[in-house]
Order: sequence, then structure tokens, then C-alpha cells
Amino acid sequence: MTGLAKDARIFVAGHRGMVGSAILRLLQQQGYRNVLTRTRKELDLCDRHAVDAFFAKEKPEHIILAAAKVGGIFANNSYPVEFVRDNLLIQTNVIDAAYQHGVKRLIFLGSSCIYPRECKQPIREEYLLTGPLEPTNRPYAVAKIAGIEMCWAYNRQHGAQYLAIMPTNIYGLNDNYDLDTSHVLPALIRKCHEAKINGQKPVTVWGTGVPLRELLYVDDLAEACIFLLADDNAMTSLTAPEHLPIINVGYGEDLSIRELVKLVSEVVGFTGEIIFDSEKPDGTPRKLLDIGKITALGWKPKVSLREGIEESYHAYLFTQHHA
Ligand code: GFB
Repeated sequence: MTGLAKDARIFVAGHRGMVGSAILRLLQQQGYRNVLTRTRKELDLCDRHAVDAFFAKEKPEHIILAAAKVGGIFANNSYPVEFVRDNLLIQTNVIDAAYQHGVKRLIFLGSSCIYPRECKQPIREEYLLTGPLEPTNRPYAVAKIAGIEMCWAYNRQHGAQYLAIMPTNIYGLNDNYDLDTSHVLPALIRKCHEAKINGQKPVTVWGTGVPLRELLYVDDLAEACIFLLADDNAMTSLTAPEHLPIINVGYGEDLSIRELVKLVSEVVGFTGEIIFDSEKPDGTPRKLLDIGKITALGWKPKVSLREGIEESYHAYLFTQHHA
């Protein structure tokens, strides 16, 4: 079943990001010896000529495309240009260069926000494009949908094996803790921690606290990516030309933002007041993924939400002490 030789040349695009760095760690742990990486300074993925030169020189056989412009609800809402432009450029350059340079397999990472705002739950892969998108992240979602469509086009027209993985909201090591651009979980960890050390001051949480979110620890996503890339049968059937090459990766359960703050407070030891600022957007009401397709192949998440938050908080404290 394993179709990935330990000496295969695997390019992890975006290896310094939260997802890319988790993938790199796991590939190294699993003994892959020829993992290729480039920092943004060494290779600008928005520059097609630079991407072509890199592929011509390094000849990657497989690609995990984890490079993207990402951020939480406020960043998505504030920088629509960067979210649509940079993502379209990066994915178009890398996916087309992959084909031009004979790359066999490619994993493209998307996001659960590609599905309609009012989607039936849990969300199955085939619900894509069955309704209007959530406005706060539409530019990002449209770029990611274009990426899925590109993967399908290369599979159909050229017999490629390019697979789009749609993860739910991800958190963990190397997350972004900048309150203006981060996702909800790192923001809550930081807010609760800072409030605790400042004498249990009140914490302000955006929105009503009612939206539901599904959260998956980044190491579980990394495992799903490598597991799929290495499985010949799964890659062949998931990238068959007659259907969209898309598979959900999630935790299987969600909780409200209100419940999430409670859990984070417990882990961090924050006991102060929690204020909900309903002037701030809620975003999508709910986006729980149906993970039946990937669990049927044999993958399931290993890290519970509480364990994952504990790990993340320890990592956050470590970076604070070593800043
Ligand atoms: O994680 P988050 O920024 O993104 O926000 P989305 C999730 C929910 O948490 C929203 C609330 O209802 C926020 O209003 N929230 C509460 C907070 N307090 C905070 C806070 O301090 N910071 C943040 N960031 N949120 C993103 C998309 O949507 O999810 C992206 O914009 C992508 O495109 C990503 O899909 C996974 O889950 O709403």
C-alpha cells in the first residue's frame, strides 16, 4: 500500500508555517531523507520564473502545498486583496509547475470555509458549490475553490494525481498569536494568559459566542496528509478523473466559542470575567466536517481538544520565555 519511498524527493511548500512545519517534522520522524524546503526569502512562490527554476533544478517527485496566505476572521475581512491574490498566485504557480515538471503526486491544502455558509451538517465533500459562501472569508474561499478545480483539471486532462485536502480549523505548535491576524484558539490562549498574569482582568471575546467550530490539532492533520500521499490505492481512487479530488480532514465534533473559552480558561488557569463583544463578526454559524471518507481509509484524529490546548499553551509559554 505504501507508494512513498523513503528517498523520494518531497517538496514541502510553506514549511515554516504551522501546517507545513508539522508536516516536515513528521516526514523527518518517519525517515524521509529527501525532503525539500525553501524559505520565502529563498523562493518566492508568487514568482513563476523562480518557481520554474526551482523545479528544474531540484526535480521534486511529490509536493505538499501548505504555503498560503492565511489568517483569522479579522485578517480575512481586512485584507481581501492579499487573501485572494497571493493564494491564487501561489497555488497556480506551484500546481502548474508541478505538471510542467512531471510531478507525480501533489497534496493541496484548502479549508472548510470553501463550503456554503448555510451548509447542511456535517458537511460532506459533495456539498461544495451548493450555496453562497460566508462573506468574511469569501476571497480566500474562492481562491481555494479555484485550487481544487485546478487539481481536478490536471487529473482529468493529464492523468495527474493531485488531491485537495480540506481541513477544519487547525491549531497547535507554531500557531500565530498576533491578536489582529490570528484564529480564535491562539487568540483565546493569549488573551486568557495575559489576563491571568495581569490579576485576572476581564477577557473580551469577539462575537456572540454562539458560533460552533471544529478544531483539529496540527499533528493530526500532518499525519493525514502523509498517510494519504503514501497510499497508492487511496491516491488513485481519490484523484480519479470522474470526480472532484477532495477529502475532508476534521476532528469529528465541534463546540461553541463560549464552550471553547471555558475550556481554554480551565487549561490556562484564568478565572476572571468573560465579555462577548457582539459588534465583532461571528462569521459562519457552523462548519462541522463529515470525515467519513478519510476515516473509512483508516485515519482518525489522535489528539483530544483538551490535550491539544494543553500542548499549545505549553508551546506558547515556551516561546514567551525564549522571546
Ligand atoms: O478562528 P476565526 O478567526 O475564524 O474565528 P473563522 C472563529 C470564531 O471565533 C468567530 C470568534 O466567530 C470569531 O468571532 N472569536 C472570538 C475570535 N474571539 C476571537 C478572537 O479573539 N480572535 C478571533 N480570530 N476570533 C476563518 C476564516 O474563519 O477560519 C479563514 O476566516 C479560514 O478563511 C479559517 O477558513 C480556518 O473560523 O470564522
